Amino acid sequence: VPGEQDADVFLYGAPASLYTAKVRAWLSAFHVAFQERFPSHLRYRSVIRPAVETHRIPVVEFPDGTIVQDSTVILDAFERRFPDPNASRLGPCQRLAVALMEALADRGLAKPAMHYRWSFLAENEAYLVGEFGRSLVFPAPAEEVERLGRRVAAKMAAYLPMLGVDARTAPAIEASYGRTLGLLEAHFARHPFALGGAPSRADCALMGPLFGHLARDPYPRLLMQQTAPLTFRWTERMAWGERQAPEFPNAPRAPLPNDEVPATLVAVMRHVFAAFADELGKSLEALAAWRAAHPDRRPGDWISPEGADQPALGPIVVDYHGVAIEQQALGHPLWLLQRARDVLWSLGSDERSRALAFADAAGAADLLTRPWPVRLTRVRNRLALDTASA
Ligand SMILES: N[C@@H](CCC(=O)N[C@@H](CS)C(=O)NCC(=O)O)C(=O)O
Repeated sequence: VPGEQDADVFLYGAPASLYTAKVRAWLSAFHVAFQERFPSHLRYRSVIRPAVETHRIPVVEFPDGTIVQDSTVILDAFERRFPDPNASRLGPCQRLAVALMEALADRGLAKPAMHYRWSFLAENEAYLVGEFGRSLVFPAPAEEVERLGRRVAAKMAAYLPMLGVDARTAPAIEASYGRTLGLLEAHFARHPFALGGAPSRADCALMGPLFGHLARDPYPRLLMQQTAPLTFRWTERMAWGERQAPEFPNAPRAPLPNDEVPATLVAVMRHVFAAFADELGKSLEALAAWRAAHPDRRPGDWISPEGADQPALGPIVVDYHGVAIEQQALGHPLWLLQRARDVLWSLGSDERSRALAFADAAGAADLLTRPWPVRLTRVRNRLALDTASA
């Protein structure tokens, strides 16, 4: 059983952070002992932050001193150190589903996650200012917590234009999220977790937006409890590390047999990819344009010469469920999409055809098969050109 060992894993993050929620969900669901610390911790400032060379959370420090940033790289490290027997039993379609879900959860639900956090200030603001403030300074006088909390809140709310979230696009974002919750509800009426009876990395990735923002912030939390109670229960199941879901007392603690991806999960993916695939496709075009404009950039070089860790690649217009949304093309989700492509292209031809048929049903086949402009990697926690891309 993963995590029976008493590991001294330190998670540097914050309760209101989307990507911390993904990493914490893994540790909770697989019962790995850990301690969470705020970025205000002395060790974060003196050791962790200088080691990772970025201010982003989450960061994990392992007992052997290894320090890792980026939720995806962290989950890779968890899987090596605390192997989950169920993960090694996943079939090719299920493994592709996990990789696609991780790409989808990284940004495909960012619009509702940010909209429901920042467009409902009457309900959310005091809570969020406190949450952000306490992660930076606590215990401290209330005015000091509020001053720092407001500073972070202003910075985070400023991401809305980059994502194309505004009064004009809000109705489409709300309608799409309502449909997402409806499809998730149909899924969790049949299965305790994304792939069946056991948690997987796909659940953890989804916990980022769905728990970190949408099941914790006051306004969307109530919305989820009132309109998608089974989805809300799934967030608790994950966060509490429930060993057996009371709703499914007889479900074997295993993914579905025979490499089956539940049809109800495929329906969720198909709905989210209906818009997100266009965003990723346009971002790929922006990456190709960037490459054409920077022929001198060498393998191993950062995409951003200034060293931005997750650089934007320029403005794009995305077809979001029929509404044109102006936003920035983002490179980091392309690195996650590339990981899903690597899963697909590592398969033998029979398995690959089956996996592609699944991807087609999930609305992602075109993204997995179209020409890829340039391989991406991460160098010193920044998006970079892969050495295999020369
Ligand atoms: N790709 C990173 C993203 C991490 C990230 O953006 N974390 C947010 C908090 S949820 C952050 O540190 N933001 C700081 C900022 O945007 O300045 C990961 O998966 O770990």
